Amino acid sequence: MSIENAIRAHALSLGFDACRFTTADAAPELGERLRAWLAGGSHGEMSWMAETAERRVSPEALWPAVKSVVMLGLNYGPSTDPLAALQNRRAGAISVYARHRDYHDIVKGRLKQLAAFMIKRAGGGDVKVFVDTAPLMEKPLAQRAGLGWQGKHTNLVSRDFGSWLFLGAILTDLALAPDSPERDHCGSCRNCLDACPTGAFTGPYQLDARRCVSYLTIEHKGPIPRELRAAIGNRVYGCDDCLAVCPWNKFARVAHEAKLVARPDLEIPSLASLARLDDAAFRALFSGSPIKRIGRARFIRNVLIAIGNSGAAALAEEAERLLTDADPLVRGAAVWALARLAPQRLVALQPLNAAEADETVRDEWAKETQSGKK
Ligand code: B12
Ligand code: SF4
Ligand code: SF4
Repeated sequence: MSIENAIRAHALSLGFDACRFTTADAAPELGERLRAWLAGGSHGEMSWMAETAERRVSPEALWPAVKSVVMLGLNYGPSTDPLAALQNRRAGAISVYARHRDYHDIVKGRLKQLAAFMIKRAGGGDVKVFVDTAPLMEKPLAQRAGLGWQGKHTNLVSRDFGSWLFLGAILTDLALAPDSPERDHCGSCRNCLDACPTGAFTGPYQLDARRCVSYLTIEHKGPIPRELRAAIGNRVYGCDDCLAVCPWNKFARVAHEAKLVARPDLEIPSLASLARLDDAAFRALFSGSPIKRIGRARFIRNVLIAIGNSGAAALAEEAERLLTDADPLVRGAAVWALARLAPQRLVALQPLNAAEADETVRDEWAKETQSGKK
C-alpha cells in the first residue's frame, strides 16, 4: 500500500471522514484576496488575522521546511433541521458546531495520533498539526486537496457531507503525492447569499465579518452595533443560516462521532434559564463546549439581545434583573432588551441610570429613555 493510502486508511480508522493531500506552496491569488479583505476592514476586531497575514497565505511562510499538507475533514452533520431553533423565540438558537463537545479538542487529539502514525510509517520526517488555531488558510487548502470547494458563503462545501465538515491540517516535510483539487459546483445558486439575516455578504465568495452573526456573537467583545441587533433574532451563539440552505446538504449525513451529537439541553435552551446563569453556572453548563471561551458577560449580552427580540413580555423581568449586573456589557444589553419589551418600565427605572458609572451603559439609557430621545 502506498504511504498516502496508508495515511488515508489510518485517518478514517481514527474517525476522520475525509483525508486528502496537497502541496505546500501558495496559490498566487490567495495573498491578494486576503490582503484586500483585510484592507477593507472585513476582519473587524480580529486583529490576529492581520498580524499573521504574511504567514497565513502560504504553509511555506509558516514553516519553510514543509513539503506537503494533509487535509482532514470531520463530519458534524446535524440530526435535526439546524434552523428549527429559530422558530422558538423564547429559546436561544445555538449553532450546530457548538451544541456538543468543542471540536478543537476532538480534532487536535486525532491529528496528533495521525501525525505520529505518519512518522512511523515513513521511518522519519517532521510534522506540525493545526486546527483553526494557526495562521493557515484551511478552506483554500482543503479545496486544493479536493475535500470540497469554497462556496459562495466562503465555507467549504463537500459533495459527500454538504456544509458540515470541520477542517484540520497536518504540515509535513515528507513528499506526499497531491490529490486533485475540487472545482466549484455553486453554479447559479445563491441560496446562502439570500439567506443571511444581516446582509453580511458583500458579494459571492466575500464576507464582511463585521456584519456576520457568528462574528458578532462570538468574536466581537463590546456592545453589538445597534443597527444589527434586531436581525440577530434569537441566535445566541454563532449562526448556520447560510450553511443550512445549501442544496448540497441533500448529501449530508448525520455525524457518526458520539462526541458530536447535540446535547439535548443545548438544542432549544430557554432564554429565561440562560439569562439566570451566574459565572459558576455558566462555566458548569458549558464545560467542554466552545461557548465557554467567550465568557459569561459576552454570552449573556447575546441572550439579552435575543430577549429583546423575543416579543415575550414575560421575559422583561429577566432583562430588568440584569440592569444591575456587575458587568457593564450585560447592563447595557439589558437596557436595550427592556426597552423592547417594557419601555414604560425602563423609564420608571431611570434612577438606576443616575448611579451608572459606565459611559457605554449611560449611552444605552440615553438612547432608550424619553429624555435621551428628545
Ligand atoms: C476567521 C474565521 C471566521 C470569521 C470570518 C469568516 C470567513 N469567512 O473568513 C467568522 C468569525 C465570521 C467565522 C464564522 C464562521 N466560521 Co470560521 N473560521 C475562521 C478562520 C479562523 C479563518 C478563515 C479565514 O482565513 N478568513 C479570511 C478570509 C479572507 O477568507 P475567506 O472568507 O475564505 O476568503 C476567501 C474568499 O473571500 C475568496 N474569494 C474572494 N473573492 C473570490 C472570488 C472567487 C471567484 C472565489 C472562488 C473566491 C473568492 O478568497 C479568499 C481567500 O481564499 C477559519 C480557520 C482557518 N484557520 O482557516 C475558521 C473556519 C473557516 N470557520 C469555520 C466555521 C464552521 C464557521 C461558522 C460556520 C461557525 C458558525 N456556525 O457560526 C461561521 C460561518 C460564517 C461564514 N459564512 O463564513 C470552519 C469552516 C469549515 C468549512 N467546512 O469550511 C473553519 C475552517 C474552522 C475549522 N477548522 O473547521 N469564521
Ligand atoms: S453565518 Fe449567518 S450571519 Fe454569518 S454569513 Fe452566514 S448567514 Fe450570514
Ligand atoms: S447555497 Fe448555493 S451558492 Fe451557497 S454554497 Fe451552497 S451551492 Fe454554493
